[in-house]
Amino acid sequence: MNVSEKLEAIKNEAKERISIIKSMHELNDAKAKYLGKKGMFNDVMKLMKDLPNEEKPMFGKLTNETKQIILKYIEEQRNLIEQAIIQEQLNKETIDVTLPGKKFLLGKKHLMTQIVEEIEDLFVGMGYQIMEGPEIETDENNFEKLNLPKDHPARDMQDTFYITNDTLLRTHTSPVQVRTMLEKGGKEPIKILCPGKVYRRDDDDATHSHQFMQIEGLVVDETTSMAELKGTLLEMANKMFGEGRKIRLRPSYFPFTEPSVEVDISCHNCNGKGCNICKGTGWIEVLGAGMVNNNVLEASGYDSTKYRGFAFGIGVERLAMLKYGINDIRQFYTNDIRFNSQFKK
Ligand code: FA5
Repeated sequence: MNVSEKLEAIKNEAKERISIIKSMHELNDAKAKYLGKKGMFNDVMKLMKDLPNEEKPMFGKLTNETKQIILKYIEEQRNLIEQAIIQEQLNKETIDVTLPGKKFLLGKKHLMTQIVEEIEDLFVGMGYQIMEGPEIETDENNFEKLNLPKDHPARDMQDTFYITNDTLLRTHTSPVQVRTMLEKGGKEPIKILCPGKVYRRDDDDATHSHQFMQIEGLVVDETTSMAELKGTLLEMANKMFGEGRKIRLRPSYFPFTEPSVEVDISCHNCNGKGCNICKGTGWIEVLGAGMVNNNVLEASGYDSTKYRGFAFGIGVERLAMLKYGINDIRQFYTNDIRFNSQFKK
């Protein structure tokens, strides 16, 4: 085989071998095998010294051309391998646009917050001012100034968490009435709404919690009347449970009001006909209320011959339970997102 036949054979073999290479690593090996210092080309170059001088330029040109052709095969194959790598990467990273997206949950107000704000808006619209008081109270504000001296049997109506002999976790929002009356010094009329947490040593069950929310209302001025109390509560019933609600006042007893009443609203579910929500009576009990007892007015500096007042105390969870047909008060505190997300505003 002469030199040019040899070069032709190397070129053909390189073309065939290189065209089936699949990795960069093999391609580098092939480059070393054909064009490297100890490669096949080097062997051919060694033949040059035995050639007659006039054939040497021709041989040089031919080897260079062949070398360039093999380099071209290598580069072409390198491009093919690079493209294959990119393609493989793209296939791996393909996004399936038909897959359902990730759901981001948006936070929102808890049902209790919604109801409290709804009631606040309603009463602010009627000229009430929102007031708050501390959850740790004195026995004096929580009981004594509300006509419940120590050892009064009616203290049993509100089983209490005492901190010391004289301090406790407030059992109702009524002490905010006392604080406000004391602050006004018996001189100014009062129209306030007081939402807040209260605590009682009640056993937790479907309708009782040891911690719950109340909203207290208090109006004190010279002309306040039971009729005004009734009109105010009727307005609330219609706004909270829909137009056409009726209310019913039943005689009751609270030491801080005289007369005292329990207030029922005609059932929004059956329109007063009787159903499981109102336990067949057509009425739902929602709050306690009454005309502020003269002893309470006097204890906080208001002249009971001049001033009169009415007050009411709403159990917020119970109101929400009635409005939304919730059958267990503990649902409000479990933080179960399935429960909470049902009440979108
Ligand atoms: C009072 O707390 C009075 N301070 C309300 C009041 C204010 C009357 C002003 C007159 C004038 P009572 O103990 O009934 O009253 O509680 C009021 C409401 O709180 C109840 O109607 C009920 O809806 C709710 N409630 C009472 N105990 C619990 C409890 N353990 N868990 C959840 N809600 C309760």
